Amino acid sequence: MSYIKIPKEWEILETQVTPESDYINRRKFIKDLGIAGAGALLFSTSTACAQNKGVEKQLRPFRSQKLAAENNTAFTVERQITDEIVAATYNNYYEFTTSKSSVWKKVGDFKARPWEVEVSGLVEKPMTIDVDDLIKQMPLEERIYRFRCVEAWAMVVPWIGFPMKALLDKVQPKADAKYVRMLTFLDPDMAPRQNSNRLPWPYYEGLTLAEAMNDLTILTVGIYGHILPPQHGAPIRLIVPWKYGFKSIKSIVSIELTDQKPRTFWNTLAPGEYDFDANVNPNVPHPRWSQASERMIGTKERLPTLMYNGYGSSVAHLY
Ligand SMILES: Nc1nc2c(c(=O)[nH]1)N[C@H]1C(S)=C(S)[C@@H](COP(=O)(O)O)O[C@H]1N2
Ligand SMILES: [Mo]
Repeated sequence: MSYIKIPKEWEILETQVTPESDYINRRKFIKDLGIAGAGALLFSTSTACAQNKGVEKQLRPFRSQKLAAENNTAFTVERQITDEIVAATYNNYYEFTTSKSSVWKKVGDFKARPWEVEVSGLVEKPMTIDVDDLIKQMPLEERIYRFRCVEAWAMVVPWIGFPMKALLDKVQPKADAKYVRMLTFLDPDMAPRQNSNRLPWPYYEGLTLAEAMNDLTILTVGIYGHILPPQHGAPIRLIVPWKYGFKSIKSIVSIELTDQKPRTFWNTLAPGEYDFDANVNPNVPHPRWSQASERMIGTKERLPTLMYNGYGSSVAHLY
């Protein structure tokens, strides 16, 4: 009999939420090294510098691949855009690690090109297409969106992508198509945690067809003016800004139209915690924490959570 409580995989989600725990861990780390006082301060500043240099280097090949896309001024956010380095070093991507601050260090073996996306199921014109051919055919634009993780952290980022509707119109959904099911890649050689079957890989998500056709729903191929780096879900990922972040599935290989409500990764793991809709709602607490406010990454400001993450005028009619 063991007295050590081993957290379930999904419980890690919450424990990494608080900035306080980061702070305590760093203090403990410095203490363990036997450095104190002014030395500790110097040490932590230079660690931050070294980390910045490291991520700048990791991002360089992606930053140099600019994407031409006009900003769509219909989507403005009255909050400051999150710093690019902050967003690139605070990610959820469980295929690589559960530590948000380490994802960017673990994606070195990930290859986002060549990459094919299959669009299948209840459509008149199924297709499999190379992601760069798809990008050439789609109307790319930049949209600044709020982004809210179920763990109560938030950011504001400039995505580059195209409405999912533009792709669905191309394949022509059949009359009986009611849902869209999406899958992430499966390749344990590129994503170390896929070697374990403790989680039901590959990651899978779903939307109703009406949600997928909503103008806010975009398939994203870039961020901050350039192609997506791996930690943000290269080469193509979903963004549904009125829903908690786990709906926004990364590195998509398959989009399938169905007449059955698809199962979803997090709902399968913890049905009492993560529902299919996952609409941002300040009045419905997560079973283990409140959703009334959110913490902006980077600045650590606490702000009130907005109903539908501030996008109610576009989506409230769906529910
Ligand atoms: N395939 C896959 N997609 C995923 C995840 C994941 O672990 N695997 N995490 C989700 C969660 S919980 C969040 S909050 C967002 C994080 O996106 P970001 O790292 O670009 O901020 O991606 C979502 N998409
Ligand atoms: Mo999340």
